[in-house]
Amino acid sequence: MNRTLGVVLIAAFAAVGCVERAPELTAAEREQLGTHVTREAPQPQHALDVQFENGIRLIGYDVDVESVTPGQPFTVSWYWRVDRRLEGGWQAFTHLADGRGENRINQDSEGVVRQLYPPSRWREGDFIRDEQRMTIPTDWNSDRVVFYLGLWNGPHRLTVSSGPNDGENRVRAASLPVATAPSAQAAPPAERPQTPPPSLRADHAGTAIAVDGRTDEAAWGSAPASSAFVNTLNGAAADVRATAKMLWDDTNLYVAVDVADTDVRHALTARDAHLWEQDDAVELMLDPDGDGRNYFELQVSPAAVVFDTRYDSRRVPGPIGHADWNAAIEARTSVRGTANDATPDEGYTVELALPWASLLDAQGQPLTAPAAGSTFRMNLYVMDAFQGGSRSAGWSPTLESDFHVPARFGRVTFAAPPANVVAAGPGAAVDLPRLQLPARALRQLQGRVRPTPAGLEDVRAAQRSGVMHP
Ligand SMILES: [Ca+2]
Ligand SMILES: [Ca+2]
Ligand SMILES: [Ca+2]
Repeated sequence: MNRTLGVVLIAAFAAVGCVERAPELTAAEREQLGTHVTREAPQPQHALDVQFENGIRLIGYDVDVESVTPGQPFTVSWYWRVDRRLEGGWQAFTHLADGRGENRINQDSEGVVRQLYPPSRWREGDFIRDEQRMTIPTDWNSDRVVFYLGLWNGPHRLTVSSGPNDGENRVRAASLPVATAPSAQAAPPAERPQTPPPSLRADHAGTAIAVDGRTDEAAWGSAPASSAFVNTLNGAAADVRATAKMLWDDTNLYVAVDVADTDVRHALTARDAHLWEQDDAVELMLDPDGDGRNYFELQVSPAAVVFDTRYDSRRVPGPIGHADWNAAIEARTSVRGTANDATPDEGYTVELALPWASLLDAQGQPLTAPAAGSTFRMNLYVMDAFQGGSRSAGWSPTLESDFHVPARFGRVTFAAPPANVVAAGPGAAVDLPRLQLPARALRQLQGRVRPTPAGLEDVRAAQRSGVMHP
């Protein structure tokens, strides 16, 4: 018989205070968890021998049906064994795919373990019975349901070291027959209604952007802000509040992300440190030509530490892409508060400049600045670490437990230079206020007044005096 959870919890949670991570469960939560967490090895109906890196194993499952009937609930209990405590905000995912391998349903947060005791809280020596009650829809048009399991923390999945998997760190944990053969007359599964990915206009920077973590340049002030970041699984309002702005010029893409965060945390200092495992970080994913291949991922912590990598295709190469790729990124931050202490903070801002030339096309050639009016596919995310856990949000909801969904990236359109920037010689741009033109000519150039002979004369005078080069 399992020891009571009380004993387990004394072992598992009393120590938590010492490592200052997961907060204590309430008595009600302990009651709900019941015998889902034990210290004694279970005997699953179906044994599995799956190893993840960092000492997490999936050792088997029970299921209460021989075959799955669409529309009727069934229960699967996955058994996890924890050989070592996991750092970072890991969560478990469960994907239900049809016989063709097409993902139909995510059941990531179903069950008491998923709700109360995620992998980021699992303790060394735990055996966890992760019970999930699920139903496949009546339009399930396949004779199989295949269960893919794994652990994710936003941008990355925990590496599957051994055991059946799909090459993208999803364990092929089980496959069950579907009781009712699909009817020949059955309608094909309806497209899940999806809101289109959001759009954002990136204004031309006009004048130089000082990358200093402060968005006090005029161009930032007038640039449109993104829609508020949302829960990436379903597009609902997120617990993490963040918005972004973007600017561009011939040399760089500029991104500013503003994050409200009452507990700003950062510890890592090295380039390409795994920020997502323990620090706060903002993340940019960027697929310039929008084909879902050759895309880039950049993370910046409140300490302006950068992790960057690129992928040939979705999550390939795994698990973290070509991390040896280093963009010539310039990133600075400003923190509103004092990081890494108990005093409540307000948040932080990341300001970065990413040279177009750091981005590579499919042939490995550096990009040049996009044409005005063109669109790149991008997404933005925030990973919020806090005392006892972590959470995340994103600009465009990917609608699955994965950030690597280029098809769901938002659209960023590069607006033409504003009217108050005029070309002054080949390739150069001059901000008019610096020209000290007569005010009437300036207004005229900015399109605020109709040209008048006198105004035109002012412009001509300015040209003659050499302060302006047509
Ligand atoms: Ca600035
Ligand atoms: Ca935080
Ligand atoms: Ca890198």
